[in-house]
Amino acid sequence: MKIVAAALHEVRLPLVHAFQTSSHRKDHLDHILVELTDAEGRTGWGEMASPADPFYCPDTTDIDWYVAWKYLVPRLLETEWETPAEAESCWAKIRGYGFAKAGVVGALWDLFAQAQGVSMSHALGGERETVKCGVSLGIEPTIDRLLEQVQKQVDAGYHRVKLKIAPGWDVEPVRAVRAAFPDHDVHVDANGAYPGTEEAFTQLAKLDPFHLTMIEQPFAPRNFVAHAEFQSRIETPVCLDESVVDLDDLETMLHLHAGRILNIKVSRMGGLTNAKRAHDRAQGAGIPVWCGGMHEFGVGRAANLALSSLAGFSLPSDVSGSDKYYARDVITPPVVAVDGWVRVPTAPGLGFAIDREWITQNTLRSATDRTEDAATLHRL
Ligand code: OSB
Ligand code: MG
Repeated sequence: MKIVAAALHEVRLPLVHAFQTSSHRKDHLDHILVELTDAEGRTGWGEMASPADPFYCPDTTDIDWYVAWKYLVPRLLETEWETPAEAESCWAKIRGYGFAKAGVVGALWDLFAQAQGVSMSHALGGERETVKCGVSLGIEPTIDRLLEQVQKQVDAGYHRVKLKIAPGWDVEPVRAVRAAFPDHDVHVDANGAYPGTEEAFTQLAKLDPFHLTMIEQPFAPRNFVAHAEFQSRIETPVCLDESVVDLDDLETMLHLHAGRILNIKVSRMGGLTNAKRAHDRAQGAGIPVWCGGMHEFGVGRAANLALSSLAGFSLPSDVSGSDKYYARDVITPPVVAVDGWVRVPTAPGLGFAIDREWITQNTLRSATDRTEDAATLHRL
């Protein structure tokens, strides 16, 4: 296959409910949509769910725009490929910028699946027809407000509720949520906000009696040693998120026993190809995985859904309905969760139509690059 044109569209959507983590607060998001056209005139879509600021990871929207425009797109336009993995080899020498790569890789998988006339889930080797979903709740101003949010999501049928924690906002909110929801699947995520010290170990170990499903990323991303030490002292499984940005990190995690659960984010792993490889490796090692989200618009959400259909995704994914975050999504119909379950589309490719009108209305900037071959394509 050959890509003859590539467009980047930076799109801003407002969030229906502001989201606060240990590091920042957001009421809208700017994601870059990637539109690739192949020599047969098919279009594939992907999404760079890069955060605006480098708090979760070093990638940001502006940096990823630059990297995609300067390095990824020009190389891709010169590459003949049969599989997404082959196409990705054109940037084998480019280190990092997983979120930028993930956006382009998503569009490659969409095209690859369309060319074969199968769904993205099928192309990836997915088996599930429906995906079990959970939600992630930000830090709320008060415990009462948090309990209201949890109640709302439990009523909506979501199977797991994840609470963001930070120093000063940990044991008390968890105690309150546990008292109100004694049997619900609840877990916490610190986004690496705790230092790897004895004091922090002692504080976080106070969460052990609340039978949480996991404690996600308590310490800094590179601090595998603190995660391993803390895991050896508590019953609750530790889950890694920010620490694992490639397959080598996953080997480090397994080797050091730095956690018993892996959060696989498509963006953080550099795209669907590596996310699938991480799934396969974790499955072989007996590590349960789940698909984490980055508040994706519909294009990225559809990729998360396809990935979550793989057999090893045994824990609820962050694939909530589009309506949890956006009043109108960039795909039609939007992703819909019914009693906490989302159906995996069976139509070829992404399985959702692109709402171009909504994308155009909300675009902050666009750019297109094309090969000479594109001139032969009537529709360009
Ligand atoms: O740690 O999972 C995280 C959003 C931004 C940065 C980090 C995280 C998150 C989420 C998003 O929790 C959850 C979702 O997309 O549903
Ligand atoms: Mg996380």
